[in-house]
Amino acid sequence: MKISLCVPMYNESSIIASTARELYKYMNENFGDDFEIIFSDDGSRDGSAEIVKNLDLPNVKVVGYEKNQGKGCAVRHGVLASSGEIVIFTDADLAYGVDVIKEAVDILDRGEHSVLVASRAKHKKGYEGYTFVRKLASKTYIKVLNLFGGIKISDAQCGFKAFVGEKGRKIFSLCKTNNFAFDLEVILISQKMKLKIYELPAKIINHRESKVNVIKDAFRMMKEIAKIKKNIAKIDF
Ligand SMILES: Nc1nc2c(ncn2[C@@H]2O[C@H](COP(=O)(O)OP(=O)(O)OP(=O)(O)O)[C@@H](O)[C@H]2O)c(=O)[nH]1
Ligand SMILES: [Mg+2]
Repeated sequence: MKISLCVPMYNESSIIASTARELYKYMNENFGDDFEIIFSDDGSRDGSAEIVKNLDLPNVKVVGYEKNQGKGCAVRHGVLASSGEIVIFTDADLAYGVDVIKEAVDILDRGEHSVLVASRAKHKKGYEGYTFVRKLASKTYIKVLNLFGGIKISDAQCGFKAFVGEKGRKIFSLCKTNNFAFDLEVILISQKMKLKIYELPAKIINHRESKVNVIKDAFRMMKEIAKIKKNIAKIDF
């Protein structure tokens, strides 16, 4: 069974070589030769793509484009370029560590679920290391999404998600959101397709400084969700 791992990257030159080596080692140890790692370059200006290419690691490739479009666009490109029976995406800083990869594969391999989302809300220590304000904002935001956004899972925004390959590629072929709201679109489309979603408790292992501006981003997100809902209403499932 081939596993595809997609990593969106935007100006990650400081960490991307060590991420690529760590992921290659992990995938090779756990899945032998039956995997691909796709780095999806979101128009980086710092040579991130060249760094990965120059490592010349087996089963590792780089896709992407010249102009920065946003994480959603990068993930979509990566997933649509994948061919594995299972497709996963995770952040370039490996915020959730690598062990979640095998956990996710084993769960999807049981065949009961088509989508797996990591959830900080389901983990006892999921918000460890977050400032009080960031934690409160995260939890409030999740409640708002549940109540007004129609999102039925506990942590839509988590950066680690896995799919049965066919389903993942189908979902992303319907996605239009280029920015950080794409996670919501993925969940809403999965729900509309009536796919069974597994929530895997996860915690942030690698912390780096957050660029999230809680108030500004929450407002922007509510506007995005209205747009997403309009788009999804037009899709014939
Ligand atoms: N910031 C940013 N990241 C991008 C973009 N396109 C792709 N990415 C990648 O998306 C992933 C997540 O980026 P982060 O900046 O850590 O964003 P986050 O995890 O949602 O938020 P915080 O870590 O809480 O700030 C990384 O792999 C980035 O390289 C982009 O346009 N902006
Ligand atoms: Mg991050």
